Amino acid sequence: MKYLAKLTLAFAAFASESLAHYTFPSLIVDGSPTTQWVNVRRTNNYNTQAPVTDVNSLDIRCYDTQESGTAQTVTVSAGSTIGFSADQVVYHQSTTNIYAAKAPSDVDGWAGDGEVWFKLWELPPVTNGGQSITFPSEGIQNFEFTLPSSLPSGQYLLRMENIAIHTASSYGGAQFYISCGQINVDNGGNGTPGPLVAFPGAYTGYEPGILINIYYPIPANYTQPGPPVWTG
Ligand SMILES: *[C@@H]1O[C@H](CO)[C@@H](O)[C@H](O)[C@H]1NC(C)=O
Ligand SMILES: [Cu+2]
Repeated sequence: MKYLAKLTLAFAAFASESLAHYTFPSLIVDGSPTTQWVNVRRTNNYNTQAPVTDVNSLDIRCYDTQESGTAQTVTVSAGSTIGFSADQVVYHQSTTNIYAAKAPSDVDGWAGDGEVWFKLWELPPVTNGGQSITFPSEGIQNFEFTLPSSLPSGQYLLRMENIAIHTASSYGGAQFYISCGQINVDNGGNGTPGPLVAFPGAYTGYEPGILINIYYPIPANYTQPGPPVWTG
């Protein structure tokens, strides 16, 4: 019985694969998703919705190497809510991180090179010692959080990263759904965001939260990939 259930799960994951890819083409500003690919840089997969699977490729950063690397920058206040909206409900068992990087001046066309990225928010799976694992990132479309009021004013890349881990039990099996928006933060504070990481560089692909079998045995705990969240 247990074996049958596992088989059924595996087939379900396989069958839904072609339908279940997605992109994150919109920011959520003042509670509403912005028009697709206006404030978010268009990604290579805007048509195919296919994920990045190589954590060492430049596309692990903003997935825009075949596109213009630009968007319209939208102004938001430190302390306000912001987020990303997907083009459909996120169907995969997954985990989510949102990172930011402050541009030296104008963010438009800035590539985000170097150790400049810090984590602003995360939405990891929930475990309870091995009895179950649930995925708050699955079955939703909007991923919203509050910008710290101590975030310094200035222009930033805001990077959405949803990591699907339904087929992540072998190396390279995790699917990264990524996009980067451009924001101009005003009314900011004097915090010092960190720790800072680079993309590529932040992940090896061998992290326990990236190379993971979520089915059997059910993980007793889950370690969210990346640095801790900077809370301001
Ligand atoms: C669970 O915790 C142990 C001990 O800290 C660690 O070695 C392991 O990688 C963790 N598992 C996951 C899936 O994060
Ligand atoms: Cu998919």
